[in-house]
Amino acid sequence: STRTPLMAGNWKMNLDHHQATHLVQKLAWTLGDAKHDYTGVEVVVAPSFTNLRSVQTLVDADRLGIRYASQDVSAHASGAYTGEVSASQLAKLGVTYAIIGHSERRQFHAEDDAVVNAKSKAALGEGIVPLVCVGEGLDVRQAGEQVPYTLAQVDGAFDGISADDAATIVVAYEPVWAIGTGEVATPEDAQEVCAAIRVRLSELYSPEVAGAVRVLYGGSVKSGNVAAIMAKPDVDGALVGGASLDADEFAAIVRYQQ
Ligand code: G2H
Repeated sequence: STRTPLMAGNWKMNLDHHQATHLVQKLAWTLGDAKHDYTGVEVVVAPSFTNLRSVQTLVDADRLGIRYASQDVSAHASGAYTGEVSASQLAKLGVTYAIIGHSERRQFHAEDDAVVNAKSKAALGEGIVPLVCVGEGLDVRQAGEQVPYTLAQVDGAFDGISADDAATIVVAYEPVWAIGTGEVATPEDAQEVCAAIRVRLSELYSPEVAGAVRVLYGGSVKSGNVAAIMAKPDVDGALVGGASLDADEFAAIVRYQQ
């Protein structure tokens, strides 16, 4: 396909700003030593809000080919929303992507599809690309309902979003039962749902939009299992949690083709 593979490290609530800049630096050195082609595989890291400014300063100063994401974004533009961070604030920090609707936000912060949709629109309005997370829990998987369940989340996330905007969005399929558990979905499991997501985008928009959207897999991705997952035609990258906190391991994931 013409879709550029995307490897995103979701650092979750780990690392202070010193550690975050150190990890970005080490990742850049490691990939540089390996002569990484940043046009061939896009590299993204998602630090905590408190660390974005430090990461921006480093990335700008050293012209690193690494992009960065926030782990969330407010649905609101500005005003009396204590503790929230707006898309315009993030845009000023050079944030390229905002992770939206991660299962941990859905689970611990009661985010539903309407919230995910509103946050996606807020991000798009400021030129930030939503990295929308979807995926079923264990009970749904055991009932064999993973495809309809996940597609309902896709419908909700894209509701009212134009085709032009939709074509830029990144979707991450993260089966909740495979997150941080060491329990990785099989490449066939990942392909089944990622392909179904692309078919649904074709129905909602057009084959062109469906062909442009990158669909990532997430859930216990490591250097040892990433190549088999990436070999599937509808998997365009990975959202990596635990394994992205180690520069050598994440660099190996980014260079899964070698
Ligand atoms: C899923 C994933 C990254 P991990 O949450 O978003 O985390 O790779 O640790 O399962």
